[in-house]
Amino acid sequence: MSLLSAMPAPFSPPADLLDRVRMSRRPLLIAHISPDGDAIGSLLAAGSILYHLGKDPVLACQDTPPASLSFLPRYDRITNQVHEEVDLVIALDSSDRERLGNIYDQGRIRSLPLVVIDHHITNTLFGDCNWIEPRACATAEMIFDLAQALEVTIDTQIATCLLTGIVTDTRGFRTSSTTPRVMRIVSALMETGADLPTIADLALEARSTELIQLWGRAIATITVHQGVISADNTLEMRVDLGRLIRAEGLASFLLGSRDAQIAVVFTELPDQRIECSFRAQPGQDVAAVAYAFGGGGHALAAGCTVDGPLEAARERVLARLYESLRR
Ligand SMILES: [Mn+2]
Repeated sequence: MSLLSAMPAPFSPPADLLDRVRMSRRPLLIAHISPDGDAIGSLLAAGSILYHLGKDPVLACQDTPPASLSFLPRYDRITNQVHEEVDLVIALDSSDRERLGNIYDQGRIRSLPLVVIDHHITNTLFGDCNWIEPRACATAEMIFDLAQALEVTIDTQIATCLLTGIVTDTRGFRTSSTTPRVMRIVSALMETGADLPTIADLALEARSTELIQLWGRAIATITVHQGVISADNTLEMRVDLGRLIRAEGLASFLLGSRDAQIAVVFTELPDQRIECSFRAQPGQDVAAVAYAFGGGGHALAAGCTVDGPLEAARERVLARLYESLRR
């Protein structure tokens, strides 16, 4: 494939990582809790790459992946219970160990060597071998480079997973991390036969009617103050709808308000804690705010989980956001 061979590769996996991957027979790959398109796309793509190398990877995630990603090849192979004897752990798209959820507490997994592959600038370097590329638009972009380094040919299935990661983390090629190189990678992935328009539609636009109804209820609570647009997603709203779904994509939608530099959605969790999801206009840094509350992410898209109740959490987090905007 001429496009692939002409591609500059600024992101190279460390030699130590390649050695550990080559030596492993049955690696355990973990995507982060509350997984998104990049976590699941990277998990499935990396799994296929290792499978092509003759390995027997186990693909795990504590939380059930979004149904909107069920079109991805081998989606059904993702488990939340690890029964197999694995010999290496590879964390994907996860900025800290807590993001691996209870998968990391199962069996003797904690005693195994841990490789971290991630693009979050807030990554805590929690592995024995850390490959972190904050300039990568998605972990999927790094997995593309990993395939090159391991000399695995990217087939349509792998390409579909990688495109899903790139399309979702760039919100359809709209983030500043969407470089000309990203578009060349996308082009190469399309050359394998992967169907970009369908992937973009399924991964970005397709949503359940319940989710749209939840958006409606949450949008009814919005406030705009000092450049911050904020909405609540309460337990009550979701119990009324009969399903405890997350208000996926709402913060990005709210950031469309020209009165806001930052959007935040407060989601009340069943354990009374509050999940905060931040989106920001270029020039802002919500990763720093998220990090201050024990979370993480990117400058323009980040999140954290804080103690409730909702009113107190909202007040504390908004004060920090106003402060960050004044800087
Ligand atoms: Mn990502």
